[in-house]
Amino acid sequence: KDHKPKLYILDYGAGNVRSLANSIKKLGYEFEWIQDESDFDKAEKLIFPGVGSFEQAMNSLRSSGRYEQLQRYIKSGKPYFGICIGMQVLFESSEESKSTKGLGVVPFPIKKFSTEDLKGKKTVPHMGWNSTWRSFILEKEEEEEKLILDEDYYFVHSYAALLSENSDTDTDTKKELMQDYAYTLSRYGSETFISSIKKDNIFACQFHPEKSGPAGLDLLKKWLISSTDELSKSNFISINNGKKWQIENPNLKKRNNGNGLTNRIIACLDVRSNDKGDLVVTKGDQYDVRDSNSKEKEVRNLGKPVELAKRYYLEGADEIAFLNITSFRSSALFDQPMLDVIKKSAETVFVPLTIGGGIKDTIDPDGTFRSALEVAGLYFRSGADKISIGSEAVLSVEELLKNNNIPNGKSPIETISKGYGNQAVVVSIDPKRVYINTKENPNWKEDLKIKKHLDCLIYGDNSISKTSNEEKGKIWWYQCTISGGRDSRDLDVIQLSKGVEKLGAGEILLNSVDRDGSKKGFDLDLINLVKKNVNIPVVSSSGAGSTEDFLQVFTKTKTEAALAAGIFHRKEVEIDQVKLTLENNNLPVRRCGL
Ligand code: 1PR
Repeated sequence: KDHKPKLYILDYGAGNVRSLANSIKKLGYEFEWIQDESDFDKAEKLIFPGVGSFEQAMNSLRSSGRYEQLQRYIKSGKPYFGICIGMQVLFESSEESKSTKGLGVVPFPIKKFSTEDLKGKKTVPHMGWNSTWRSFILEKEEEEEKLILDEDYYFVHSYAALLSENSDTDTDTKKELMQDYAYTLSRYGSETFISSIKKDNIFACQFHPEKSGPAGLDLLKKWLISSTDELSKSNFISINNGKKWQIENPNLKKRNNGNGLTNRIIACLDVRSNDKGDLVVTKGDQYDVRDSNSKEKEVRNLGKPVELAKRYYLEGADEIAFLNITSFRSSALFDQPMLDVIKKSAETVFVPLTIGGGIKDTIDPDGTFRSALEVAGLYFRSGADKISIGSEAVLSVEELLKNNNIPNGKSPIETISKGYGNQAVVVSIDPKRVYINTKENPNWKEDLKIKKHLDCLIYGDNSISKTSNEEKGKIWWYQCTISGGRDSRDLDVIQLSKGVEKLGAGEILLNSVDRDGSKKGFDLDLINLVKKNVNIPVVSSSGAGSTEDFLQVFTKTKTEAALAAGIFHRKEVEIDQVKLTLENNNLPVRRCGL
């Protein structure tokens, strides 16, 4: 009676599977990793948390012989749970790699989200929290226990099982076929896609339950406690058959503006060792983390990284970012204290974790070379969902421009996004304003040093930021820096943003050296400038001082997310207050119910 079905996880070595393992442990279940063919026979339930790219997943299944084994397992009728790419591999093909065939269990293609939408430009990847709804209207008597609730789940993908809106006979026929599989739908902009499928023994979702906070854990738990019999029931076909698609979100009210995604709120922890050698969360003022009021000019200590991360998870942060701010001091890869921080945090935090600082090619003290890809891989296996590259990204774009804008395939952004998908690669930008002294330099427009950056100019008279009064009459551009703002480069923020997008970055974390720790509000002019020039999500950072500042950044710019550090650490503003303010102004946010 107490028999718990033997659970296995199929991992092919790409990306963060630790979070899934942690969530299963947290729910009180045990599992084994699939090691060889016989494990497929022993498995009574199987989870495939696919990460990375479709091509890489299929190739690795093929080359390891897992392709046939997995196909046999699915045909055997034992329960299968696919996550993200683990859902997509079930489909017949993906636009991501036209020459690669999927398992073909679901007779439908995976397509890329469009970057143009009814309302104009659309950001791809679709990254963040979005809602789902049941794909068919059920009769009252058919009401079933819902596996997926009317809550927000965390998505991160550029390709999806899109239901085409226009009448394309081939797709329409397939759409009919999809009736047997579609369990929930979701919408990104004007595109509707299948966000989960359920048929016979198969259940799979496009979003990441292990990263979706309490709602995701609830879904995993329901699947884990269901008996194999229940999960293998084929009566689902009769439920869907002949029903009409429920193409509109019945809870549309919640998403009355925007593209479906909630406005993400991110807590950021700048981490370094203090003078006593303890690893602490610190906070700079324009990147200076030493407290000038203290006698010894100590490194500000605002708490312990793992504890603070847990606190922010419980308070409803949609993501947590750790930045190792002294990473330019090299240390042996396996000696990185941040690895331990991320491992421990991933045990209690079930929303996406980003780790930045020191993601670059390194040489250990014993002379061993470690590529950036290897460094990133270690972080992913420790529980990070995304890595963030700072200084090295600037150097890579300098190289790209020298090479006539032709990528050489070698930069960390390229190698890591190729290996783990571009959604896993964030670039953290540390721009600084350079004011132009128009009085001393009346012919400044002809000045060669400035001429290169004319695209990047802001006239203070047009500034939309809260401090626009102080900025009247001033003119400036945004220069990029490396090594935590210490070293300025002759690259502007537009060149850098466009360059990193070209190299394959999936998101930009946009800081501001001028606004950092100032509580003067986000630099809205800077954010708009970058947003206008890229098609990937932008996280706005630096300067948050009040809930009003978050309202401003989400209404006056098209940013996808806002990040803050100081005000959260000092409990001057709570995440919940921020979300309440946004909600009261009709901006969708995720409510986590913790
Ligand atoms: O260059 O790849 O090794 O990465 C180093 C990373 O560390 C970069 O992402 C860089 O931004 C960050 N960093 C380096 N030095 C500092 C510093 O503060 N001395 N921190 C630093 C960057 C900015 C944000 C901060 C926001 C919000 N700090 O992390 O959290 O500005 O703060 P606020 O809400 O209090 O205004 P690499």
